[in-house]
Amino acid sequence: MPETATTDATDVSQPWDQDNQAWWDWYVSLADNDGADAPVVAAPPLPDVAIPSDDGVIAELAKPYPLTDDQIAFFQANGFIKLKEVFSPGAVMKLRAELIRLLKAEFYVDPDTGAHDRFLSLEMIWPDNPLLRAYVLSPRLGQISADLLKVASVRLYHDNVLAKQAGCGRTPWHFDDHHFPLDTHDVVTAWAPAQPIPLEMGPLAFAYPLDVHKLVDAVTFEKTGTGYDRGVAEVFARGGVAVDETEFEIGEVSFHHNLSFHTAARNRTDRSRVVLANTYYADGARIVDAPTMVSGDWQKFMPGVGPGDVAASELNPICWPVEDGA
Ligand SMILES: O=C(O)CCC(=O)C(=O)O
Repeated sequence: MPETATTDATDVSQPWDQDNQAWWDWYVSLADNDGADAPVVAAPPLPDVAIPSDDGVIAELAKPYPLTDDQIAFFQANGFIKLKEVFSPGAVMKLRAELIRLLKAEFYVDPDTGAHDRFLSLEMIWPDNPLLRAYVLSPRLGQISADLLKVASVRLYHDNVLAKQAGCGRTPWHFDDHHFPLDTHDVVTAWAPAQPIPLEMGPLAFAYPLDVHKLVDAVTFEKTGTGYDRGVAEVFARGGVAVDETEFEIGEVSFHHNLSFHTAARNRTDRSRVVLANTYYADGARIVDAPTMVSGDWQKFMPGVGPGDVAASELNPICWPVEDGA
């Protein structure tokens, strides 16, 4: 964030004092939705595929996913990459069924047919849910993350179930640097859709190359209103910045760096866009000295760890390499 005089409207230094869902309600309220009122359309039918057993998913997600040098170079230059067939179609549909069940239990609405227009979130599901643990602590996602970051070993920051309901507006332009109060830039989020995402559903979209974040250093983050989102969009449009906004096939997963600027359009289908977003970081990172409200509920993800400490609580297991006996 830029070095300009801080005012009440821009001071984010206080900690977040509400829950995780309140954080997301606040965050999406910062998106500019002017002109995003195209009609809602029917989503394509969900694929009808054989659903694997829990053991089948665990075995699948433990297998490595070798990357080419070109793929790693693409990520390093552009700050994101979309990889196909990271999950089998059956593993995706099994994930969707479990996430919908969890969302219904928490919010008392069917995310596909219930109240619309909201961005629902659930975090820290994996400690109490063996099936979700297979997707979150997956050696495959850990290995891809470590290889993309070119680090030896990664830990889990948190899991994040994101359900953008039918009709819900844009995700504002942002990078994740301040979301994770870590003193490293070796941080990557694996954004794993739990269904295919056609353009009308609002796939995650990435500005590139990675260093376009420097263009918007001078745009001041505002705690309310849509000024920051509009400011970033204007700078990118003026600078002719390239944006990758493409559909996600079933099983495709994107990986984005914590300096990658990204956004997502309104979900203008009649189905929730359900995603599991797991964040991983290089082992050895510390908590920054002064986390802000932009880091939300971070202490929940790292109990007992304070500013300046090595970020390695029991809720931040090493996901890659697989430890003996794991
Ligand atoms: O799902 C979205 O629309 C936003 C997710 C996001 O920004 C992230 O996972 O970093």
